[in-house]
Amino acid sequence: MVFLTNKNPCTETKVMIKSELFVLTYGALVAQLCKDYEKDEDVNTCLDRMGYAIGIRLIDDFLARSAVKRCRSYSETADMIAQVAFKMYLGVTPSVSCSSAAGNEFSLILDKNPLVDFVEELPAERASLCYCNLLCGVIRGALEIVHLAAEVTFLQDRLKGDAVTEIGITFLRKAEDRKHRRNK
Ligand code: MYR
Repeated sequence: MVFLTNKNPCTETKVMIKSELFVLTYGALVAQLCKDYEKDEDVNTCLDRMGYAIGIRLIDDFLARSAVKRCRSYSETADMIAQVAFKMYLGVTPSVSCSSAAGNEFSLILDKNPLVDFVEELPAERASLCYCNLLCGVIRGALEIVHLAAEVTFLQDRLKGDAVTEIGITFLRKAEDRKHRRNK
């Protein structure tokens, strides 16, 4: 997990170590869940639930540290997730595209996914595993706290041989139905 973009060579090394430790720890978590659960679907559900529990807490940290204003549209929210949140927590900036005429479905396309830095491919018997499903839960949980109900799933995954890694976000209510939690 990259917390800072820091050009100081001493502290930059610390950031890299933190990042590698996080990625390796995440791998160990997925490996343990694969031992605990036979079915990929159960591992996926568990990762999503864990991510949700992280997301509902992470949002306060995100709002405090980013000091971002309230988004006026789903499009702004999707951009904020990609450009501010992913950059802040994972050090990457996915590209965003809107994939529905209604303007409530978005794709985050990741050219680089630091969570899989040490993963070459999924074992054949784990073909349905969504290795990074934790991220879907994190996004869903964070959005829920700011009163944005959403479905978040992996639509494509390089680990499964797809050309890109794509996370789909579908906002479930009409934008104008959103309750006001924040004043900014
Ligand atoms: C608002 O309009 O109130 C701001 C909405 C901000 C939503 C930010 C969601 C953050 C999701 C964190 C994802 C982290 C992935 C590594």
